[in-house]
Amino acid sequence: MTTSAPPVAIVMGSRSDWPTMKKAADALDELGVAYEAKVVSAHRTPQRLVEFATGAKAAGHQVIIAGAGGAAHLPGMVASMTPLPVLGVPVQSKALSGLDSLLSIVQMPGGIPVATLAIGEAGARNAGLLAAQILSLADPALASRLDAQRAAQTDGVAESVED
Ligand code: RP5
Repeated sequence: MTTSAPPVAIVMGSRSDWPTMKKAADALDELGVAYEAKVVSAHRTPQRLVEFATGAKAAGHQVIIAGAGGAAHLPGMVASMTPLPVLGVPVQSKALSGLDSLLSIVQMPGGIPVATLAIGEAGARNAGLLAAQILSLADPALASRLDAQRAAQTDGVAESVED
């Protein structure tokens, strides 16, 4: 029997990142996109990182969302070991409010791209949406669900400033 991993992998440096990264999972749930989520730390579980990143494409993943905080090496390290697109989410840190995470993730040297989202929950939600948009290029039904979600979002924005 052959098994294929879900199209999206959500990895994060710590369980403490999950309340933030769950927003990516929620966005994927809304759109009916399958994913798996797990802790893969660049610092605390380096061998797990190597095994995940080098095997992600063969396993069947198509897009990777990687979130980390502080000295956030995870997205860049994952990107260095896979041809799959990596979406980086800077988790808000206690010491520097996520500016450290953002700069760690966004300032990749030329040659190894990481698509970096906003700090915190908004970035995580957008990572889920962006992963779905990437997959929708080859999935017309998913593209239709994304269109419907956008239309509903637009319809939900009242023009008036008062009730
Ligand atoms: C990073 O260190 C994680 O991504 C997390 O954002 C941060 C703090 O981790 P914990 O000390 O809460 O496990 O590796």
